[in-house]
Amino acid sequence: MATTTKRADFEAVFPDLVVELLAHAQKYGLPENAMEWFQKALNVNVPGGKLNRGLSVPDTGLALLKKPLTDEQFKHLSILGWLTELLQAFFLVSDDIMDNSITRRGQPCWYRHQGVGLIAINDAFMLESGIYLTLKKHFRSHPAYVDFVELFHETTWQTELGQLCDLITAPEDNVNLDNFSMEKYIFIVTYKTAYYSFYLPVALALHYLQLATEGNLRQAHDILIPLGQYFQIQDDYLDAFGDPAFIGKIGTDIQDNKCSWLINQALQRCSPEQRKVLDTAYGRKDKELEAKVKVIFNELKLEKVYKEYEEKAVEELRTKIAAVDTSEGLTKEVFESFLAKIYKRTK
Ligand code: GPP
Ligand code: MG
Ligand code: MG
Ligand code: MG
Repeated sequence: MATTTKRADFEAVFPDLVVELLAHAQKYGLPENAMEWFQKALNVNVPGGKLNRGLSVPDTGLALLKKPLTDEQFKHLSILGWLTELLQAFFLVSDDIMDNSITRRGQPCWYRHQGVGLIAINDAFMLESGIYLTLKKHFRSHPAYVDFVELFHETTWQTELGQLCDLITAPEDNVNLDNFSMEKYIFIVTYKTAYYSFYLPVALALHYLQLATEGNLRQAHDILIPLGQYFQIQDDYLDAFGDPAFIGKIGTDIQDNKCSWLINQALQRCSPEQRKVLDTAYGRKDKELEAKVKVIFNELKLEKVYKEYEEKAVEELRTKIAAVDTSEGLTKEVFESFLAKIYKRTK
């Protein structure tokens, strides 16, 4: 039996969702040029990523049921998967404006496309609306409809809390490295990344299959949140040490004054001289100063520190997964497949 969803099968579900959303806009008499704009915003921003979040909804369904999905289950779980990708598109279009990013998935960020600019803000809102329109169309009579709606709302709220702290801990005009701490860091990454990227897909699959209980949602949460923290630590590591050609985006964390995992590690390890350099070079919109920060990251052997962190974190996660209580419908495979997808990732 197939234990993971074929990417092509999952991708084949998306075009119909675009057709439905466009048909919905047409009901309001949206002019043709605006229809074309919306269609492009959907096609540029929703598919084309790694699809980890989207694929993990049908994958979780498979891991929970331990048998092939019916055609209907596959279609529904894939639609819910695409809704997590719509949510991600809404976040990324917005995040790239806020982070002043250059590229995403190997292309210019959407707001940097010719003629788009700040219209991207409205596009982001429309991507978000697409979630609720699609939910209503396909799941209005599903017993978990209200759970789906509440879950998307709560997850969005949580992500916004994380993004707020990410942004205000990184003021453009006032670099003060004393403001950073691992405690703040963990709050930021838990909320801005872990809930929507890890908890949401599993909770959706549990609700869809009518298997969700307070107990199994709590257990899933207690494994998926640390998994999501590890994922964002990887993202921060790759921001400075990854290959932009491979990760499809150019790192901006140093110039953006971000409270990232790397700067927190550097602050714990630097000498007073290195600290002086960090104080004057971190968070400045200047390539040469950014390079000076990277020199210190290298002097402090942060690549090695990261690799050691990764081994320890993964060992802890494996221990948690091994202890999963399977009496309420959860299976270890749900979590093992997530971990396998991200362990030692380079993009
Ligand atoms: C990832 O942070 C977090 C998000 C994309 C959530 C954004 C939330 C909003 C409410 C808009 P990041 O900036 O490190 O991601 P990347 O490195 O991909 O730009
Ligand atoms: Mg950001
Ligand atoms: Mg960003
Ligand atoms: Mg990042």
